[in-house]
Amino acid sequence: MATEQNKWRRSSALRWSRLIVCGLLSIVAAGFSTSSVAAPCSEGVEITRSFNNGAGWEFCWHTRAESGPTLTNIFFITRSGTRRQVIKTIGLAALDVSMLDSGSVISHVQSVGIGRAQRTLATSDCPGGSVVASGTANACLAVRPRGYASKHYSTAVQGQALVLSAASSLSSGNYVHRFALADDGSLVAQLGHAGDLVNRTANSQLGWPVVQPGITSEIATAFSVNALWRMDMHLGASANNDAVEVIEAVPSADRLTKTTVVSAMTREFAVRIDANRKRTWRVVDRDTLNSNSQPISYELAPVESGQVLRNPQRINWSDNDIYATRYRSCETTTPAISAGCSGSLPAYVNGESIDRADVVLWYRTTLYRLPASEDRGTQRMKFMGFALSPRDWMARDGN
Ligand SMILES: [Ca+2]
Ligand SMILES: [Ca+2]
Repeated sequence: MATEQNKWRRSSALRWSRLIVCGLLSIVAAGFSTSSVAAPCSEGVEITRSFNNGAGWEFCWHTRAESGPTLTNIFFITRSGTRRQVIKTIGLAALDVSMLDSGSVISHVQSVGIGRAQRTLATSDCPGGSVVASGTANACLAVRPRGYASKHYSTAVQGQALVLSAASSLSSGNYVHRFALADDGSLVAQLGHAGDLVNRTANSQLGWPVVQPGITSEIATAFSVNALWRMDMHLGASANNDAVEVIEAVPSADRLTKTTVVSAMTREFAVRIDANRKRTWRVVDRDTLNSNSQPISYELAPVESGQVLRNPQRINWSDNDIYATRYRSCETTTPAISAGCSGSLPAYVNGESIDRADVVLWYRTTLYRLPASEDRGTQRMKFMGFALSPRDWMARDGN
């Protein structure tokens, strides 16, 4: 496998030299508060922003050499001014690309490192926003409209999101990292892929003919991009009193009705999505209540789950879609590649309690790229991602 990976990397390195940042953002002008003051940032720069509706976010941003752009110490401030922490750290833990023809895999976290491959953005890459530096890396920050926040007959409210974008050029393509922190408390993490076509094949069942006038038709190999996101949750005042629940809509035997079933997940787990049961997961603070006496929580709903790559022989975490583990300092990527650390995600799940614990969620997303002739030269940008949304964080919308 190593030989295949190296060959692939060499053959495609030149083709991937182009950076695609077009379409990075569609934004409106906005001012930002950024600083390098220590509190609450032990790493990176502090970014704060409030929206037209009065809500706001505070967080720190920096780039990690292996896993790329990372947000830490993320606080959401509600419209009524309640300021609580949501997340300690969010970023990628793995980015593995699997070719359709050979099953060969390149792990970008292990190879060059996503952060080391981060590109320096120019002001022109960030129309209407601000390019912000953190160490040697930079990113584009902008507030952009996100369309309807709500719509009820003739009453409509337009929403906003604070978007941080950065770009990496890797052997499998050009990637855009995007975090959108919205004025309703939701956080959307996305990864976009573009660039030149990677490999060619003689077998039409392993790709798609790409044709341009005057150029001989070739078959471009299809491939899947598997991203694993790591979220070290930290709800409310303490990270050590959180818990995980799974919420399902369980159909009756005749399938005429469905029942809401909420189950506590007290031990570390690795499971698959279940679209039939509309399975979602939420991290709950066991001590903090909203003003309706409901425990505050954030929920992960896998609504963009139409493409799944399972290649457990080469990507050992790809057999499941979501993992929950108890925080361990060595467990920031899979496999663990920090100095003195070893193991990989399936082994991190070893029966530890995640009830009243510092909980880490790991979630897989897949982007399948079957080329078309339109992708010849420059493959069109496609995004994958997911959202974390508040559930009972507020007693009613916005408060
Ligand atoms: Ca907590
Ligand atoms: Ca563990």
